[in-house]
Amino acid sequence: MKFTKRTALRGEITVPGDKSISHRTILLGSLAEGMTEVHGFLQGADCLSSIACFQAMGVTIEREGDTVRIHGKGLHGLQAPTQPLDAGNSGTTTRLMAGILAAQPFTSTVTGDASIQKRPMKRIIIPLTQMGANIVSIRGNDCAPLRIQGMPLTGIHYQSPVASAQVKSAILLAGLYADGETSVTEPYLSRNHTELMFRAFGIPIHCEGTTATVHPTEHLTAQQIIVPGDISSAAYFIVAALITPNSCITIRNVGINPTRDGILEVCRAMGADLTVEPLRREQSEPVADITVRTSALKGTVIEGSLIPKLIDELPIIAVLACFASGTTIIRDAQELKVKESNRIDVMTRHLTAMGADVEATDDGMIIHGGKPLHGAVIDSHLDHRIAMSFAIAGMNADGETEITGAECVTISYPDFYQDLKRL
Ligand code: SPQ
Repeated sequence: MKFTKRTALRGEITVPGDKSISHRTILLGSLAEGMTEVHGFLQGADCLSSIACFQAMGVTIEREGDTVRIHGKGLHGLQAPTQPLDAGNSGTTTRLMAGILAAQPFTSTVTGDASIQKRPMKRIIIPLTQMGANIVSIRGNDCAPLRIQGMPLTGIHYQSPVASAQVKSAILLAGLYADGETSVTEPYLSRNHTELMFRAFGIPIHCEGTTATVHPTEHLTAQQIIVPGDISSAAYFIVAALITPNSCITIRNVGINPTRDGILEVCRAMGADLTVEPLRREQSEPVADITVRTSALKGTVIEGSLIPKLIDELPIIAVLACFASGTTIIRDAQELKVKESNRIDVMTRHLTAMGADVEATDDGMIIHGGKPLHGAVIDSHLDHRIAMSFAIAGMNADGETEITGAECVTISYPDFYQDLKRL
């Protein structure tokens, strides 16, 4: 797919439903009793993988556009799958589902695509094993495929070495089946959608600081859920409006959960002209309309507790920093190396190929902004966030930018290019 310079992006857009929340509706809806109805479900490939995995365990899930109906089987109603469960490209499906599978009265295998088979699973194998789970990385490399033999689980307190919502959620989901209290403490608070949705489904959960504590329960009550727009998808339009001359974009119905809104904080620190109009709450998830106008930006420092609040936005924030005056430093973000691609390496190499002044560090990037970008051939590495970030960079570069593997945006935003074109 090819991109050339654009000006004056104008109009309104509604981005698709939040990926993290959509996944969790399938997991909890499957374990609930009765029918959970979800509106605004993200029809991206990752969330469809979650649906397929739970269908393979006997859950009836119907989909009509972005409405999904999950006929829950109760906490103890999943059936043994007859084939390996295929999580596709989705780290969230793999890790969260492992927490549930660890407690089932059957053995299952979880696998995924080439990218999933390289992503680290030791981070969930360690705590789930401490709870009594029997999980084996079949190739012995601590990655998927994983063979999971369900076991009776014991509650633990786990001090997580990483701020990861996937690690935290895998443990909390396993905790639903444990013989006592299970808690997780993380170095910084990661996204808390699991905790909020546990509460909505009637699961006893207590959160204090960076610790979440769950008590085993017998019943989950089916819910009606409206999924807010994904701020990680909105991020591309926020940055596009900020750096494309003479632009003004309103993004409607965006989830602005405080554990996810780091990009707004960064934009404000960089001097962005950005208005956030709060609308309402959906199952405790706050929602807003966001209006963004072209702005003169300055560099900033992004580090520490802010990192988990914008981890998936760092590729597009790196693009943003190229258009700011001065230096932007991103540190404490070593987690970027174990996403769908090594996002520190891929962003640094490709932005450099476009003429930017970017240096990779062990835990982030140093970006000296203000150098004009020119077109280049960009390999997405089949990483949706890389493809979308370079689409925005290409629209603000001289000459032509070609993105190979551009179709991988189907993972989280199937209509991304059509929506961008409309603006
Ligand atoms: O699901 P997957 O593949 O891990 O997706 C990514 C993404 O860019 O969409 C990460 F590559 O998002 C993760 C996110 O980085 C989704 C997620 C969640 O829903 O719990 C949590 C974050 O990962 P982590 O490892 O910090 O828990």
